[in-house]
This record gives sequence, structure tokens and C-alpha cells, in this order.
Amino acid sequence: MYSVILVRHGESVYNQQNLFTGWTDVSLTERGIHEAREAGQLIREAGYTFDMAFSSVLKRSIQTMHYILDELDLLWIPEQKAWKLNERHYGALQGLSKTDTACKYGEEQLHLWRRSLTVRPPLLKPDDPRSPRLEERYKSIAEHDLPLGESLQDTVARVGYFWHHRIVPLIRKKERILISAHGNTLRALIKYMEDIDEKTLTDLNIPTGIPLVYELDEHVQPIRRFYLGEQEHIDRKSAEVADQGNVTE
Ligand code: DG2
Repeated sequence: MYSVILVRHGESVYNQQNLFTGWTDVSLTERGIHEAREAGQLIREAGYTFDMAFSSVLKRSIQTMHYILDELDLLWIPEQKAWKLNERHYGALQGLSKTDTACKYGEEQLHLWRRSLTVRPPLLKPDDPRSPRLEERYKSIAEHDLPLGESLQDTVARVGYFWHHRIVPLIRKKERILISAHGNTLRALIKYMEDIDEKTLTDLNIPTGIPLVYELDEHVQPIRRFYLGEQEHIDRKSAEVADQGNVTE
């Protein structure tokens, strides 16, 4: 049996301000740093360790990976930063307030943009200053691979590919892996691994900075997943994510 630990980065500046983030590269807040360190402590106390760590190329995920590894005294292990683990690209919604968006377009539309499997956000224009095609860090990626806005299904395709081709082979070699990523990247990965139905997926809200352990069988198929930490705390933090953008009491 194998295991892998997934974690959504700690609270970011945009999470704190309730803004759509996607590929916007924002830092952790003080609370986010604290959450990341706590995640490391929970992992250490539960007796897990790592041979290799993965993050996206966005600093909130990289910082979280480093705080966790620091708590485990594992900053020395190999790490890989991969754009395929970036958050779902939120297109032209990036930088907008979730609450203002709900007021303008209605809570139903906000919910569709945030939690539907197939609905894409309004796409960015290729020459929009927020376009990844203009960014130095993506210059080695073919233009047609760089999204201007993604549905969760689009994210499932790229994250699933990365999991299957880059991570599973390492797990088979008994490498113990940490993946520090994002709310929707992790929802996409769970969808890919378990093929959960759309309703369950819609209701799945990943809290910031809580380690999620996957136990896997000899074929690297999931047996069970569970969060580390107190259930009440985890439920409260998941509800906080679900409620972002609510305009009614
Ligand atoms: C959040 C997720 O991503 O937002 O892009 O706004 O995990 O990088 O903070 P993260 C964003 P929701 O889909 O929960 O609105």
C-alpha cells in the first residue's frame, strides 16, 4: 500500500480579500503562513515523511510547500514546480471580487462559475495583461497549451495527465510524495482519481492548509482519503470556502 499527501496552500492575499485568484501570483497572508506551518506539524505528528515534493509555479503553493518541509526538517529533499499543478485558470474573473460578482450576475451564476464541472469562466483576450502567454515563466510552453480560462474539466485533463505520467511512476518506486497545490487543482485530482459524481464534486470544498492523506493500493488506486486534524475545524474551514461570495445571510 502507498500513500500521498495533498495540501491546498494556506490563505493567500486574494483569498483574504475574497477575489478570484486562478493564475494570479499572490503571496500567503500571515494566517496562511501559520496554516502552512500547522499543516507541517500535523504531518509530522502523524508520522509521515517525504522523499520528494511537488508544487505549482505559483508562489502561494511554493511557499506552503517550503513551510511544510521546514516543519519536517526536509527542506533538502528534491522538489519540482510544475505549471500543470497551477490553479484552474479563472479567465477574465481573475482579480474580481466574488461578492461583487454575485451581486452583479447572481449567486446562481457565481456558483456555476465556481463549481460547475463544464462551465468555463469568460475567457481572457490573448493580449490581456493577465494572459499567461505574456509571462516570462511560461515562455517554454506552447501557446496553445496555455489556457485563457478553464472549466474544472479542462483542469482535470491537465492535472490527471500530470498525476498519471509524472507522479504515479514515482509512487510505484515507493517515493513518498507531498503535493502542495490549489483548491480546484485538488478537486480536479480527486475527480480524476475517484471519478466522483458531479453533485459530490460540486459540494467538495477544499480548506486551506489542511493535509489530505490518500491511501492507495498496489495499482495506485485510491482506497480512502482523510484529512489530518480536528473534524470540526476542517468542516468550519470547508464551509468558509463554500460560502465565499454569498450575498444573503
Ligand atoms: C481559489 C479557488 O484558488 O477559488 O482561484 O480563487 O486555491 O488558489 O486559492 P486557490 C481561486 P474557488 O473556486 O473556491 O472560488
